[in-house]
Amino acid sequence: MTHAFTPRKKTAQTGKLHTFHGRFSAAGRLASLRGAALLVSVSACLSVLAAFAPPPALAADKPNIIVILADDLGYGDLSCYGAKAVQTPAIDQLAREGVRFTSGYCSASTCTPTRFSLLTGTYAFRQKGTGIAPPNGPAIIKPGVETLPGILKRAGYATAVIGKWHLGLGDPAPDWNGELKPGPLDIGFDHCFLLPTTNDRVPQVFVEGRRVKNLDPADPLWVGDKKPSDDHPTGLTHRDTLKMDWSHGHNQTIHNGISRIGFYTGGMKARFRDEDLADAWVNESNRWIEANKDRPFFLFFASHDIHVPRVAHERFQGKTTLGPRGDCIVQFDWCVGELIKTLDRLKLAEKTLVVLCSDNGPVLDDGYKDDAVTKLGDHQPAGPFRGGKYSVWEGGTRTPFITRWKGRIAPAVSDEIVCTVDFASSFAALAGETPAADGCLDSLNVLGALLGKPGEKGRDHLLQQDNGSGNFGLRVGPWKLVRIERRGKPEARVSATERPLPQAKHTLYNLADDPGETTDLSAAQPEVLRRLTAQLDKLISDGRSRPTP
Ligand code: NG6
Ligand code: CA
Repeated sequence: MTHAFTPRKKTAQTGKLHTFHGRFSAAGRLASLRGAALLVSVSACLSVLAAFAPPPALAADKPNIIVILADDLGYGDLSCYGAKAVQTPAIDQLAREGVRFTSGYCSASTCTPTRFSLLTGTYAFRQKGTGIAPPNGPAIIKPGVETLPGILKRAGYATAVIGKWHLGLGDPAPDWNGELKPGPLDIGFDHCFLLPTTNDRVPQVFVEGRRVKNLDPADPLWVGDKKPSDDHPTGLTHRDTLKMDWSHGHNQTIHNGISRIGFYTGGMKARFRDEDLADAWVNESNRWIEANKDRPFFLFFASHDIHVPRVAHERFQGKTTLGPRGDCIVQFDWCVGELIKTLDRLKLAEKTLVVLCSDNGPVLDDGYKDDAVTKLGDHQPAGPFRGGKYSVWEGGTRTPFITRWKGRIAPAVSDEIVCTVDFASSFAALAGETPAADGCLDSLNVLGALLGKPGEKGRDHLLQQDNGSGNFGLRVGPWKLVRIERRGKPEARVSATERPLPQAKHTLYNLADDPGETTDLSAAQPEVLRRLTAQLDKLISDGRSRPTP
């Protein structure tokens, strides 16, 4: 059914968008000249088409959407958010041309739960098994669940995810040498080019569609959590050969001089170099954008920067004083610049909403001795906020967040609260769709705020989770409730100055006066404490926070 999507045409004279609608009218005029019988058959044909296709004029007006998701990038890691030790000119330009949010959040302080909720519109804590996915983890988002790409596909979009997946593949486990199903193609994407988990986890291969790319059947890929043989080299047995030493964990199979989490053998032809990941994402994205430039598209560009192991391409190495962590920020900025250049070259900047955000806050030592701590200087990865990756302090989820749509978004700085969990409902609205009533349980339509429209409100509350321990943050206006259910998270790795967790289960902060969450006001503000605690309990126990339509 080719008319499920309506290709867009731009006339040279007017620059206006036209659709096949015009061609249908021309066909109708021709038919009237040739007689009533033909006209009837053309109109019958048109009504059949109309039954299957979205209204052509609407489809044509739907903007492309590109979500650029950084990995472990903190609020303070970009020059447009105050960084001095690293310059990010491409992202800074995006911010100047769009809305730079000061209260933009991801929904969790680790990767898998944020990605889960970004794609499903449902908080990850509502589904078991949504914590950081292991190398052989099954697909976490099950086919049939309402998803952001699924909604956009219904609206006539081409949909692709390119980059880090980390949401599991297959059921009950990935079949690395066969079909990796279910996967992105079964939950609404029609193209994928992936790093299956995260690059400190095995295996270092690309997945294209449902297969490991360039896999030689004569050299099958084996992935496991036990050493495959006594003489299998690991980060423990061959530590002196490593090009980047590990600090905790990450001492199993070695690939490209770096030991990882998990074991694997085989698939030698399919393996990539860490240094080439960013180029691979950009090349594939540019190719896919160009191939889909004439229809509305949704690209989820899931960068691996600046997650460990931080190994930027040689051309970015040593570009800042921050060591490999800084190199990867510079590399990420380059990726953003390349995508923007492609939009400009294809004259798509005014037809494309670009959103840039991060999957969780920053971390310094996340398992490798890569100088992130020793070369930090006075750089503040989380900006003025407390905590970072793994925590429910602001630094865990308040991250860089920028939207740009040339000609449609007026440049601004916004302090409206927006969150990655809201993409499903908000982009559905943008595409003229509605999420299924029993899906996207926590996704609010904050499209007006995302587009920076004056007077349009973002969220009135914001829930933060970690990797699923039961710790939560709840922000309502300036107030921030922190609930610590479980302790022992490696807070100290986030920054050298991290303070111990409070003793009380619930503590309360006023972010307007105290963005660093230093002073517990629960004794001084018992009523606010009671109100927010009750609100958090209800958000958890209600099972959904998007009002039932
Ligand atoms: C942790 C890893 C950390 C990182 C994280 C996932 C150890 C000790 N730590 O378990 O290095 O891989 O998982 O990061 O192994 S995330 O950004 O993908 O959530
Ligand atoms: Ca991450």
